[in-house]
Amino acid sequence: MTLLHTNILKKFQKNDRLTMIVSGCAALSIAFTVGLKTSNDVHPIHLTNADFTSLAGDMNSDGVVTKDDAIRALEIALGYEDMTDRDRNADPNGDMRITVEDVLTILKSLR
Ligand SMILES: [Ca+2]
Ligand SMILES: [Ca+2]
Repeated sequence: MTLLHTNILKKFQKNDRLTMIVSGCAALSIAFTVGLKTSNDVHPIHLTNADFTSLAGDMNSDGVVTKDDAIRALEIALGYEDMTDRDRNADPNGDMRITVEDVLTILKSLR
Protein backbone atom coordinates (compact mmCIF):
# COMPACT_ATOMS: atom_id res chain seq x y z
CA MET A 1 0.00 0.00 0.00
CA THR A 2 1.38 3.37 -0.98
CA LEU A 3 1.68 6.39 1.25
CA LEU A 4 -1.14 8.04 -0.71
CA HIS A 5 -3.47 5.12 -0.03
CA THR A 6 -2.54 5.18 3.66
CA ASN A 7 -3.29 8.91 3.92
CA ILE A 8 -6.61 8.51 2.12
CA LEU A 9 -7.64 5.66 4.38
CA LYS A 10 -6.76 7.72 7.47
CA LYS A 11 -8.97 10.57 6.24
CA PHE A 12 -11.81 8.17 5.56
CA GLN A 13 -11.53 6.64 9.00
CA LYS A 14 -12.13 10.07 10.55
CA ASN A 15 -15.33 10.63 8.64
CA ASP A 16 -18.12 8.05 8.99
CA ARG A 17 -19.90 9.22 5.85
CA LEU A 18 -16.81 8.77 3.72
CA THR A 19 -16.20 5.41 5.35
CA MET A 20 -19.63 4.31 4.25
CA ILE A 21 -18.89 5.42 0.69
CA VAL A 22 -15.57 3.58 0.68
CA SER A 23 -17.27 0.48 2.09
CA GLY A 24 -19.92 0.72 -0.62
CA CYS A 25 -17.29 1.01 -3.34
CA ALA A 26 -15.42 -1.95 -1.87
CA ALA A 27 -18.63 -4.00 -1.81
CA LEU A 28 -19.34 -3.12 -5.46
CA SER A 29 -15.79 -4.03 -6.40
CA ILE A 30 -16.07 -7.38 -4.65
CA ALA A 31 -19.47 -8.07 -6.21
CA PHE A 32 -18.08 -7.24 -9.66
CA THR A 33 -15.08 -9.54 -9.10
CA VAL A 34 -17.30 -12.38 -7.89
CA GLY A 35 -19.59 -11.76 -10.87
CA LEU A 36 -16.68 -12.08 -13.27
CA LYS A 37 -15.51 -15.30 -11.65
CA THR A 38 -18.96 -16.83 -11.85
CA SER A 39 -19.74 -15.56 -15.36
CA ASN A 40 -19.25 -19.05 -16.76
CA ASP A 41 -22.56 -19.96 -15.15
CA VAL A 42 -24.43 -17.37 -17.23
CA HIS A 43 -26.20 -18.75 -20.28
CA PRO A 44 -25.65 -16.50 -23.29
CA ILE A 45 -28.54 -15.22 -25.40
CA HIS A 46 -28.44 -16.73 -28.86
CA LEU A 47 -28.05 -14.02 -31.46
CA THR A 48 -30.37 -15.87 -33.82
CA ASN A 49 -33.22 -15.01 -31.44
CA ALA A 50 -32.16 -11.40 -30.87
CA ASP A 51 -33.76 -10.04 -34.04
CA PHE A 52 -37.22 -11.43 -33.28
CA THR A 53 -39.84 -8.77 -32.94
CA SER A 54 -41.92 -8.37 -29.83
CA LEU A 55 -44.52 -6.28 -31.66
CA ALA A 56 -47.68 -8.32 -32.03
CA GLY A 57 -48.69 -8.64 -35.66
CA ASP A 58 -45.35 -7.48 -37.07
CA MET A 59 -44.83 -10.65 -39.09
CA ASN A 60 -41.90 -9.33 -41.15
CA SER A 61 -40.14 -7.69 -38.18
CA ASP A 62 -39.79 -4.26 -39.75
CA GLY A 63 -41.04 -2.51 -36.62
CA VAL A 64 -44.51 -1.55 -37.89
CA VAL A 65 -47.71 -3.44 -38.57
CA THR A 66 -48.85 -2.99 -42.17
CA LYS A 67 -50.88 -4.78 -44.84
CA ASP A 68 -47.73 -6.75 -45.69
CA ASP A 69 -47.93 -8.36 -42.25
CA ALA A 70 -51.56 -9.28 -42.87
CA ILE A 71 -50.61 -10.83 -46.21
CA ARG A 72 -47.81 -12.83 -44.56
CA ALA A 73 -50.19 -14.03 -41.85
CA LEU A 74 -52.78 -14.99 -44.47
CA GLU A 75 -50.20 -16.97 -46.44
CA ILE A 76 -49.33 -18.90 -43.29
CA ALA A 77 -52.95 -19.35 -42.24
CA LEU A 78 -53.83 -20.79 -45.65
CA GLY A 79 -50.78 -23.05 -45.74
CA TYR A 80 -48.92 -21.29 -48.54
CA GLU A 81 -46.00 -20.49 -46.24
CA ASP A 82 -44.50 -22.36 -43.31
CA MET A 83 -44.63 -20.66 -39.93
CA THR A 84 -41.23 -19.69 -38.53
CA ASP A 85 -40.22 -18.86 -34.96
CA ARG A 86 -40.34 -15.18 -35.95
CA ASP A 87 -43.96 -15.57 -37.09
CA ARG A 88 -44.82 -17.39 -33.88
CA ASN A 89 -43.27 -14.57 -31.86
CA ALA A 90 -45.41 -12.00 -33.68
CA ASP A 91 -48.62 -13.99 -33.23
CA PRO A 92 -51.24 -11.33 -32.42
CA ASN A 93 -53.28 -13.41 -29.99
CA GLY A 94 -50.35 -15.41 -28.60
CA ASP A 95 -51.83 -18.87 -29.13
CA MET A 96 -48.69 -19.91 -31.07
CA ARG A 97 -50.67 -20.51 -34.28
CA ILE A 98 -51.29 -18.15 -37.17
CA THR A 99 -54.91 -18.37 -38.24
CA VAL A 100 -57.45 -16.24 -40.10
CA GLU A 101 -58.36 -14.76 -36.70
CA ASP A 102 -54.82 -13.36 -36.51
CA VAL A 103 -55.14 -11.96 -40.02
CA LEU A 104 -58.32 -10.15 -39.01
CA THR A 105 -56.66 -8.82 -35.87
CA ILE A 106 -53.83 -7.38 -37.94
CA LEU A 107 -56.24 -5.86 -40.47
CA LYS A 108 -58.33 -4.26 -37.71
CA SER A 109 -55.20 -2.65 -36.27
CA LEU A 110 -54.45 -0.92 -39.59
CA ARG A 111 -57.16 1.72 -39.39
CA1 LIG B 1 -44.29 -5.37 -40.32
CA1 LIG C 1 -52.62 -16.80 -33.28
